Parts: sequence; structure tokens; C-alpha cells
Amino acid sequence: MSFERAAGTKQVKYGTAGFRGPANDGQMGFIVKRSGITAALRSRKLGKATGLMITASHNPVQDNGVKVTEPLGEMLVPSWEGLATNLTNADDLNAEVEKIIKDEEICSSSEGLVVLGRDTRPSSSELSYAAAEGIIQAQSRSLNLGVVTTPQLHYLTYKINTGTPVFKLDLDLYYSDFTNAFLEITKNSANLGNLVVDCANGVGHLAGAQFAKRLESKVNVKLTNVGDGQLNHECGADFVKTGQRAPVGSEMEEGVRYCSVDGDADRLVYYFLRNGKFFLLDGDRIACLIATYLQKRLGEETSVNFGVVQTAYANGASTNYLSSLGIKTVCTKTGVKHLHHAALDFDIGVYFEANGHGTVLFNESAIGKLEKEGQTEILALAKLVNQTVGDAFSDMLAVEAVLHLLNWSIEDWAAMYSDYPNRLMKVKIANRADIQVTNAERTCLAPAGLQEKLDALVAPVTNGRSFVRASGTEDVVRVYAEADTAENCNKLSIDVANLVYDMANGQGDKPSL
Ligand code: G16
Repeated sequence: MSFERAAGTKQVKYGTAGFRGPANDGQMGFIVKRSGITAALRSRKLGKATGLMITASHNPVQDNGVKVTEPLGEMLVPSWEGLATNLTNADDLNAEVEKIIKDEEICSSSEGLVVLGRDTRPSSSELSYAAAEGIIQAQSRSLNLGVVTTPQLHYLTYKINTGTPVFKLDLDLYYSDFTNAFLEITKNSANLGNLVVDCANGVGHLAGAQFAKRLESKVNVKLTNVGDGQLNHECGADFVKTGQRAPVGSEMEEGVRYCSVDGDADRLVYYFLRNGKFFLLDGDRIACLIATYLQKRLGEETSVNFGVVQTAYANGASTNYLSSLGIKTVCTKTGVKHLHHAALDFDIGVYFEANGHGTVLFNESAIGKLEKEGQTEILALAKLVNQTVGDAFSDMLAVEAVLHLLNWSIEDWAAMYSDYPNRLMKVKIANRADIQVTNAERTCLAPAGLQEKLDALVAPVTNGRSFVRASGTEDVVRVYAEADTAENCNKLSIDVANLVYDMANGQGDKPSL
């Protein structure tokens, strides 16, 4: 694999979660190497360690990708996404690096430190050499964690910048922090029963095995899709959420809780069998579960300001449910970085994308107020969630803990509200940049006239809602539709998908269900 960029190579853009693309089309090597340079320069600028994760998460096994994290484990700040894009597309790499050093006032003698991690994709190991090469070229050192989940990389990057010495940086820190918090919360409970975890044939099976072993006294965790099949193929959180069906390898039984993580274990969805039918509990449901718990425990007199951040993909029924309880909601653009940012406006910000990506943020003021109000249980929950980024396993423990604290079964959780029938489709077009959106992606600006035609399709449908947006991780346009019945929803989604296909230079076969 070449780590150099050939002149005239097509331009790439730092997207929803970094750079993503095919691993074997000759581009990913230089993209990852240059992301190593970006992460190193960012580290030199801040005088703190940054993180670099090699993964394409929910995308198919033949893809790969890379993203940079900030010192406290958040996603790269937007202003540096632009720098990353410029640096990655530069014909003259040295000149671009010099420009960034000058513009960002980076000391020429400074050295950086980049915490490096990768998932289990066959291409990831070689790409980590590309990253290391870029990091060295940018006068910095790398601390290679090897194969880790994305949230582990975020968490350990945070740890190294908050007092943990480099020589003590170990995955055991991650496991002990979250298992200890879970054991503390559940110390008075009996065994919580059976939980089957679909690991998407990805890195999640390594983390899953650790949690299963460390928590065996409290919950009986059984792992499936542990690397014996193809990554993300007919399994994992994205497959389960999009297809609204169980993954391969699950002979589902009534009375058992099931969940799926995605290829790099930063998303989580739950499901179970009810009267022989598959029932999905997605990111919206996780947010509603945690928000319901917080509201019940905080009570009316609390000074803690909390709310839920969602995206346009949130099922309308979940938003209505939260409003009916008087819980504040905010809608942002897709991408954890946008939700995370909006969640910081609350003392406690619960943020989840419908696809299962999210976490709960507690700011300093929240911790102070909770201490004053004697909310020890919620303070314990704050230690159980990975506040650096959405983390499938920490979220799974949070769900298990909150169900226990509320004394709820999975049936009680499912009874919170009934989802409006919904469907997510993909449309391939010649150039997805032709789709321009605004208003938290709920309004389409270009191609001209598309939004008006979409509105006309939605208008006659009871409880109809639909929007279109270009994916930031796949070369497709996503079409979301919701309606009062499954039949109306299917019709609306197919009509809107065809509208996009016709108005935006659709490629290949026309969309069909
Ligand atoms: C990434 C982002 C998520 C986003 C998803 C899909 O997830 O981290 O915030 O929802 O991509 O984004 P898009 O619709 O733009 O393709 P992951 O799990 O792939 O890292």
C-alpha cells in the first residue's frame, strides 16, 4: 500500500466522522498518513496528546477510515476539519504543513504525542504504519494502543491528558472504571439475568469478553458474532437498526434482552422478542429511558437543568413522549460532534442519535448541584457513562443499571411510547455534494425545487415527515420517512427516494423497496 498521494488524485473531505472510503483504491494509505500529520500538528499546537483512530465503524469490511480526537476525547474541532481536508488534498505536502505551522503559530521545535488505535479490519494494521509514519514526519511520537474500540481510544486519550502517566496508560483503566461504577450501582441487586450481545464481528468482542468476565456475578452476558463471520455483515447495530430485524446467529427467545454494537463499538441498540415479534429499542429509546430516570429522580424542585439532544432521524413519537413529560429537546445536524456540542448547554445533556450513538454529559455545575441535593445514585451514574463519546459498552451498562434502578423490565421500557412507522433508504447519485441542506438537515436547499416537491409528497400523509441529506460516511444520499402506517411510510419513502433520483442525477437502478 502506498502512503504517498499521486498528483491529480481526487479531492476528499473530512466528513461526519473523519475520512472514510475503500481501503484498497490507493487512497487510504496517504489519507491516514496525512491524518497522522494533522493529529501530530494539533497535539503540538495544544501541548497535549491527541488521538487517532483507524476505523470505518459501521461501513463494510472493504472500507476503512480515520478520525482525529481532541485531548479530552471529543471529536476534532470544526476549524481543524478544514485544515485536515486541505492538508490531505495538498499537492505540495511540505508547503501545506509549513502553512499550518505558521498560521496556527505552532512552535517549530515543539513535539507532539498521538495516541493511536485501530479496529480489526484486515487493512487496519498496515494503515497504522501509515499513521505512525505521518506522526514521525510531523516531529511527534505515537503511543500505539493496538486493536481497541473507538470509545477506548477516546477514553484513554482523555486519561493521558488528565493526569494518568504514559507508562500507566492501559486498557485495564478503562475496564475497571466502568465495571467498578456498575458494581457500585448494582451492589444491592440480585443477578440481572441474561443479556446477549451481538459484537458485529468486530473489535467489540474483545471488550465484550472483558465486561462479561468482570461482571459475571451481576449479569449473564453471552457474546455472538465474535469474529467468526464477516464484519458488519448481517449483524451489528447499523444492520439491526436499519433492517429492524435480528442479526445472524441470534435464535431469539422470549424473556431475554439482546443488544448489538457496531464495528468499532460506539453504537448500541437493544431488542427483544414480544409475542414472537422482534421489537427494537434504538438510540431514541435509550435517550428516553435515561431522561425518564433523571426526571423521576431529580424531582420537581431540582436546580439541575437537563435536556435531550436528538437529530432529524429521531422518531417523532420519542420527541412527543419527551415533550409530554416536559423534558426539553433540541435537534441538531447528524454527527456526534454536533450533538455533543449542543448537550454542553445543559447541566446534564442526554444525547443520542436514533442509530444508537450517544452518551450523557454532566458538567461541573451539575456535579455540584447533585452533591448539594444528595443525588448519590445519579452521581454514580455519571461515573458509569463514558462522557468522552458514545460508547456501546458503557451505554449498555448504563441501560442495565437504569432498568435496575427503575425496577423496569424490558417490556416496561418498550411501553414508553409506540414508534411511528419509519424507513431509511439510500439513493446513489452522481455527486452527493449536489444535495445541500439547512435547518438541522430538515430542509433541502439544492437542487432547487426539490424541497417544494418533497413537501407536496408529505402534505397528504397523516403524521407524514420526510427529509433527505447526503451521508458524510458513505457515497449515498439518505432518505428518511415517517407516517401513520407502515404502508403510508413505505409509499412516502419510495416516492421521496425517486424524487431525489430524478432530480439529482440518480445512478444505477431506480430506488425500490
Ligand atoms: C458516524 C457518525 C455518526 C453518524 C453516522 C452516519 O457513525 O459518528 O454520528 O450518525 O456516521 O453518518 P452519515 O449519515 O453522515 O453517514 P459511525 O458509527 O459510522 O462512526
